[in-house]
Amino acid sequence: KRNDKYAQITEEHVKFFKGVLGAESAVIDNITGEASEDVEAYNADWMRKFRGHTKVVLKPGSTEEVSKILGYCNENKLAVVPQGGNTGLVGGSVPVFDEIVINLQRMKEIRSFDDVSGILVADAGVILEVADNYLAERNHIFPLDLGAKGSCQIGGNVATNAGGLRLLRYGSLHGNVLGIEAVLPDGTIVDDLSTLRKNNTGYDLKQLFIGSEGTIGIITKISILCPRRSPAVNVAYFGLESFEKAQEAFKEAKSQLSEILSAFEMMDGRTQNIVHNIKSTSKPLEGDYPFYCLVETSGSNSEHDNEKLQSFLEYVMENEIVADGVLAQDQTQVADLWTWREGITECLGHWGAVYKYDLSIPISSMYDLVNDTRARLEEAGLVGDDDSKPVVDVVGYGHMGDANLHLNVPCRRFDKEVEKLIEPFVYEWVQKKKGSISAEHGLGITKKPYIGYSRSETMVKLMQQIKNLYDPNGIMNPYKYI
Ligand code: FAD
Ligand code: 2HG
Ligand code: ZN
Repeated sequence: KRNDKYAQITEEHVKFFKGVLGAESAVIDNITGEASEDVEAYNADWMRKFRGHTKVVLKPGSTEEVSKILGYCNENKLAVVPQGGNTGLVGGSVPVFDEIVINLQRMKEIRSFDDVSGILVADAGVILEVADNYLAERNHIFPLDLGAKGSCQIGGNVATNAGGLRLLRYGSLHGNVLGIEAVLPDGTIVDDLSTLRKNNTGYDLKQLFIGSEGTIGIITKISILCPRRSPAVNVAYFGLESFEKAQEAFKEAKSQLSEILSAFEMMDGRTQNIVHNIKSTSKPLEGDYPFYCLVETSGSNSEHDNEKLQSFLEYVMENEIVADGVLAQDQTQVADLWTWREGITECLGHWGAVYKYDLSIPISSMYDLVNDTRARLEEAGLVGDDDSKPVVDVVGYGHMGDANLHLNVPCRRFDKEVEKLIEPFVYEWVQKKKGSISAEHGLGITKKPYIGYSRSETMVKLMQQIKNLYDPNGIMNPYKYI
């Protein structure tokens, strides 16, 4: 239910916003009848699972503009939703009711790059892929990579503390983000855009913004430490007979590839069949295996790396750890092999409805949850090929190197019976293993009710206190997070 403490937006408010955001098309509204664009695109999330009812989208062009509009919203009790590339997977980036969308897409300048330290300073609205391409020209790499790179923004990545495909090698944004500029709900500009690696002078407040999902302020700029780009990148793709074998392969990869290992991803056979069927591309390997792994190495000496990778491949084949494998021969093949991992999320959306669980689980029991969930749904007769069954399949894949499982249940429609069987079953299962019910996608609206499965009452209370301190009127991304 909409909270009545928030004001209803009026023509007068819109007039104020138009005055502040001078640029044409910086205010889209369906109140004044002068909209240059449809607001609906900003109301729907990437999965088309959530739809808000905003009448106003604001696109500020500078930190000062963000400050003015946010301060005004706070004074007038107008609720807002910060929005980046709108690729989030927990319904956090779209309104629930009529909250005003503040979209960062116009704030997209790269401010500076120091090729000695590798520190990049850029606006929050820079698209991740644009930042990475800019860095590539300067022999550096963004320390985060994910399937949505063509649309997501670096501010959105920081706001969700996105993990992605390179975390195994470069660590989380909590370590790589060196500084943040943000605007608080009352319009205060917090300038903590430090480019220092070390700064132990008091609480490290920028950490609160990393993973805050738009609940305490709007991130307007970031400074981030970027590694040198490795001249030699290799990718291998394996088929394996069991999840135990996948664990063995991971152990061997860490030990034999050590410092050049840059990604280790796991995909079950079901996801690969789905990608194959939806994209109609021929599979990298001939046989059918229950599990696949994608291993990437990044190093500075291609001869040395190749040698290491070759002997690793020989070892895992000879010792029957992997059943079959293929090594990319050039950068086109590297990119092609990656599509078998990065393309999964998009393909799973093919039937229109997906239940998604993004979980941290001790690695040894990571895949058991997929089997247990599948068994429950099969027993109830809900899984099958014909249209009368709501569930298409139950699949698992993820960032094996981070013990992060993506359990997905692609469906023909959202279905109460299916939902009742998997929730809270999945959350209870994860709690028993002392895992996390949201490893990297955040809470948003979908995981908000389940925070208690991963955090104690004391922790939640402390979080609530922080929220109230930063956002006493509660205008920032309401109805979500905690
Ligand atoms: P949005 O979706 O627009 O917003 C996400 C949240 O952050 C919202 O709560 C929003 O209010 C808030 N927000 C956005 N910008 C700001 C800002 N400037 N200041 C304050 N708050 C803000 N995630 C992973 O962790 N790892 C993956 O591997 C991964 N792969 C993905 C693959 C695909 C195909 C897709 C669609 C998503 C994937 N994601 C992944 C989800 C991930 O959270 C997002 O892709 C990305 O980090 C969100 O960035 P965005 O700019 O789209 O933010
Ligand atoms: C990934 O790793 C993303 O591909 C998305 O985090 C996972 O869709 C998902 O469940
Ligand atoms: Zn992921």
